[in-house]
Amino acid sequence: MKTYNYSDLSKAEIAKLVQRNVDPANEIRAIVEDIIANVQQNGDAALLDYAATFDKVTLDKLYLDKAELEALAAQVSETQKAALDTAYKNIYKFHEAQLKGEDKVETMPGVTCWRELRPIEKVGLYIPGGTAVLPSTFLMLGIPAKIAGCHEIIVCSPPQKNGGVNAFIAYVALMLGINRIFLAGGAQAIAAMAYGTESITKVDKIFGPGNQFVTKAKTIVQSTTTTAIDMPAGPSEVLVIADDSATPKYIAADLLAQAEHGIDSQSVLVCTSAEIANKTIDEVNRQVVTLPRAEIAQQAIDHSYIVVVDHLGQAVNFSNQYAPEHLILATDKWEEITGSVINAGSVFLGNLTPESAGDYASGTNHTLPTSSYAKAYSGVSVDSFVKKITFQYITTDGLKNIGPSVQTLAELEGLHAHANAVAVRSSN
Ligand code: HSO
Ligand code: ZN
Repeated sequence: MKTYNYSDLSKAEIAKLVQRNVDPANEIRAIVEDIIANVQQNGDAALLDYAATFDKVTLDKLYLDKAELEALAAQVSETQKAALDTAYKNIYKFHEAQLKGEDKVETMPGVTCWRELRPIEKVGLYIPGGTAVLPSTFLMLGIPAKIAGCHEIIVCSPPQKNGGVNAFIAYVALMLGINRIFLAGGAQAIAAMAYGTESITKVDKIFGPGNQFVTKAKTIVQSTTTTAIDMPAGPSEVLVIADDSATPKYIAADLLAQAEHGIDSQSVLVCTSAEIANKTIDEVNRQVVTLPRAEIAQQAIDHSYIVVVDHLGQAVNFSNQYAPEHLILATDKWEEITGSVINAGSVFLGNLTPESAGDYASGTNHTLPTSSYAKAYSGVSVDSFVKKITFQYITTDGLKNIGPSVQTLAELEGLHAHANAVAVRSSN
């Protein structure tokens, strides 16, 4: 890991260090556009073709039903079920608390305004297959969708070569009360949910991570259809801020936990001494070789880096410019600096809070903004699955109170019909 001294870095060098490639895959746009057009025109038939070409499986139907999911889920062990249950309960508990009604506000006597939540009616969840199957992601998307009360939840996941899905994905579907999984992956699944096919409903919003084809498809359909997306998703990241109270062994483990996600993941350490930096590098080298995914993690570590700062304030400053998906404050003094954290997806406090707790089971959501989108986006929550509709009610008194201002403002904008809508009601 390359090490920099914060005080030696110019503004431009910092800007370059914190920059991530937001759209590295523009060269795949044409391929993805072709897939989208094909699904739009040929619907289910195109999806079956892509299953044969990309997933190497001939499907006789495009989905798994409840009985098929139950048969697959039977392979999950009791210990695994108990762990999934713990995660389910904590994620449910944390997200349920987000579903709060708001007070009605009387802005003037007789003028009352308020907001009410309504679920997004149809949502689509994309659950990747690929090198690491992530049932935890299914929980992170399915639970808030259930709590929000979405009427229809469409789930797409790429078929395995035997025409099924991973047993844990099947088990989580049943936990969520979802009785059907569509066997579609990649850009074609995103196109199916954005345009609809004979068997897949067109949804109002698509959620979920995926490879560069999935991400590209999501960004395309969000501008070519009325279907929204959760957020643009890039490679996973973690930034660890550490001082002398931190344990290099723990820091290294956290950096590697993120690095094993993919060769393009980034793990950054910002620490208050060269000693911590060196000890952490030694630990990373020691731990990485023991990992089953060592090859992936090593490549991610190779393009990760360390910044040595003079004090924690500087560290937070750097982190705010980086806007990490995950921020770990590996310091006993975390209470002194949390208030200064402005840009981050999810923050892990102190030396005993591993990021992986949030990935799986503590309760917070792990679908988070990457590539510095944390400057403007929040992670997925119940809010992502609802709309907030404003309502207002005006009484006779209210109209007397608000009417003259509305009329004056309408006239000054030259919009006489607007003024009239008040005048006709005020004249009797
Ligand atoms: N760290 C990932 C989420 C995840 N980790 C799923 C393990 N499974 C999000 O950046
Ligand atoms: Zn993770």
